[in-house]
Amino acid sequence: MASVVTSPAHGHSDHGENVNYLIAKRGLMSWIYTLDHKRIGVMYLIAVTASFLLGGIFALLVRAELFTAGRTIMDADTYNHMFSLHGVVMVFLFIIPSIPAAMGNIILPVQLGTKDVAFPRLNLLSFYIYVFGACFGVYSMVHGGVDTGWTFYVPYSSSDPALGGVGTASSVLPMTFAAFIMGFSSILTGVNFIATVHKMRAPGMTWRRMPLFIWALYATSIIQVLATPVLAITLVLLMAERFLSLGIFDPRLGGDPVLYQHFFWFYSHPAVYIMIVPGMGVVSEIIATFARRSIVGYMFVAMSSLGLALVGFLVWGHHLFVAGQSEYAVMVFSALTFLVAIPSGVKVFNWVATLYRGSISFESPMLWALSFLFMFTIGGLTGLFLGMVAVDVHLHDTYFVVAHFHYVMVGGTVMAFVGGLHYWWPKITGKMYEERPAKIGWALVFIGFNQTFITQFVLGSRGMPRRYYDYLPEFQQIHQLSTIGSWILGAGFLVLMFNFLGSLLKGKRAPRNPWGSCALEWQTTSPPPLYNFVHDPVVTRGPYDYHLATEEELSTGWDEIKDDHK
Ligand code: HEM
Ligand SMILES: [Cu+2]
Repeated sequence: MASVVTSPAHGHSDHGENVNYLIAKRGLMSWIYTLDHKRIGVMYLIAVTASFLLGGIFALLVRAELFTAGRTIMDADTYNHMFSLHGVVMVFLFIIPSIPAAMGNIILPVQLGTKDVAFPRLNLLSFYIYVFGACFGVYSMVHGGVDTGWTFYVPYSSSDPALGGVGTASSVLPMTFAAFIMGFSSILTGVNFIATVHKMRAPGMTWRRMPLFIWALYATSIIQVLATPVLAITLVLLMAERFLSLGIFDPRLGGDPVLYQHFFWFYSHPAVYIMIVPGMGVVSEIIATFARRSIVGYMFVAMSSLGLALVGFLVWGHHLFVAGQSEYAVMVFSALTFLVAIPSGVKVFNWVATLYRGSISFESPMLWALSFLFMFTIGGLTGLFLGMVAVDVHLHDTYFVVAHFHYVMVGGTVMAFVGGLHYWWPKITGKMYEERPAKIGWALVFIGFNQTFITQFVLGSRGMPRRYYDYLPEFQQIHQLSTIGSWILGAGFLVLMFNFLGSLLKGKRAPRNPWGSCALEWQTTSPPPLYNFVHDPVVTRGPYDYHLATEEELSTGWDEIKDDHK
């Protein structure tokens, strides 16, 4: 892949650029004003991890309240705020930026064999726009937050009682403004990645030699740039209606509430691919490394990311099957929804085909990738249930829907996020983590997650509605199983978090290529130098061509740092 050229990286004489990026420059200011994509990625990583913890606390509170019918720990109004904040924080503050803006920022330029993204200043700006938006979110939370659900459906969210309206008095304006602002961070990250992929690939890295993680980020960036403006205008109209009583969505004022749902889901369905496609890219990287072979059907897998991006724009109407659409529209959206199964199936089948006859090793990154495979398949297949109109009429707005999207968002994206973190952690930090607690954490998360959400499929198919504070006594036992599952899940994430903290404090130094992978990011030091490579790489083969890789490229590099471990 990277037959190493002899000349030092052009334009750079050795002023500390070959020192790893974490220590190349010192002091808080060197982080606040950094233009280094890796440092910007690390700052995103800290922010999205904090958001995940906050969203997770809201989730545990929601689950705790559902432990018994009637009041358990909070009243109904607080419950509405809790699940709404859980959804808003998990979607806008955590999952949308999680893999693209955090991991993508750190890894994409290294995998492309280049020094940075196309627009470093824009990259830093996109981070501060995210922070700026998040501040409005926190402001809203401090002022009670919202009780509208994460979808901000109208007229409940757009009709302010303080202005003679009939909707919620909760802190909607700052929260919708937060989502509006953070959308621009997502758009700018997308623009940056598209320009970088087109213009900054290392010599020899043709499109057919690009890692699948980058294909996934490229497809995701297209969605971010095209779909996010629709959310922006939808939220502007909502804010204008709430503030000025304009009558766009509120039927009392001559508006149409279903129009809002069309606008909202025209963004939010493609947005689920912003959430899942990067995770699919991570899984391709991990499976190739731990099965020690090239991904079967490489180009099909690459194209299926673009396929998902395309089909994703055509199916938003499946969220409105029971919102009074015409039978014809419902039929068309249902048929289109089934198309989604094709690119998703291409990925799943090719991952399984790659594992078949692979020489598989089960280090913890691989456990997360295999968990993704299992749980994303459940999430995907139950999506087909909901795409079938006759079934959706029964299951819409029940816990079956909640379980479905958690199998995709947590069983899929979060597993890929945590898997990617375990996979690239040695590269990002220069430290190894303990494998035993990593595996214990994985087992707790795997068991806890399935117990929390498989039970919710049962609840939903028996008619338990979502967003309900109270429920019939017949549902209590299953809810209790689900809540206990969420405690196991929470404990698992804590074990993982402390294992990573332990690694930062006293972990063994990581070698260049601990997994013996032949992908490009493992051909530079751990952590990488400021401009990623001491010598500019030239690409001569595909990212997973183990049969073409040299021994040096496959070597782990432990011998290079053995003195450090004496
Ligand atoms: C990690 C553990 C998690 C647990 C235990 C959990 C639990 C729950 C529960 C019980 C609900 C339903 C509340 C109700 O309808 O009354 C819910 C809703 C939701 N969850 Fe999670 N969740 C978790 C993680 C996530 C993640 C990672 C995401 C990221 C996308 C997410 C997104 C959502 C959304 C969007 C809703 C809908 C909120 C609404 O109805 O407005 N959850 N979650
Ligand atoms: Cu959808």
